[in-house]
Amino acid sequence: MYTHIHRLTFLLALAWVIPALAADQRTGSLTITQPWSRATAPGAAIGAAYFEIVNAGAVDTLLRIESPIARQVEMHTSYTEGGTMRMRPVTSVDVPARGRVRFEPSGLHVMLIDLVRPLRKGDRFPLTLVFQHAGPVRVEAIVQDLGTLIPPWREGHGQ
Ligand SMILES: [Cu+2]
Repeated sequence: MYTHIHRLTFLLALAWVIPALAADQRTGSLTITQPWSRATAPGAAIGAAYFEIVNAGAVDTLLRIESPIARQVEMHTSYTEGGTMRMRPVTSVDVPARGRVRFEPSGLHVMLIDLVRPLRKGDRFPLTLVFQHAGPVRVEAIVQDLGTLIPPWREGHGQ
């Protein structure tokens, strides 16, 4: 009896967790890990998206990102100036051979400017990452809670 209850709890826990995570997307030697975004505050027309690019092969360059969710999509980097967090657009991002690049809060991020609709928790929208060598890679981002600061797949993994 105990075992059955335990199993049921486990399955319910899985059912709760899985829909929050997008699938990893592989193309050639590149893997785009679980893209995610954050719900927008009421009235906000700007959003952000994050993911990790793992490269098992030769160097490639991320040239741009496209998405129908916003009228303008930019890649930004964050930096601190005089104690204030600022950000500026970058024209491309190198993905080192056998290396990885993280887009995450307070770091590199995708800036979704002039959203076509508000982002709500659980929403999904496509992002197309255009690489110099691998070409376009389409992934799906899943919108997390407004207050989410670390990628959902890293929660509870001590990173
Ligand atoms: Cu930005």
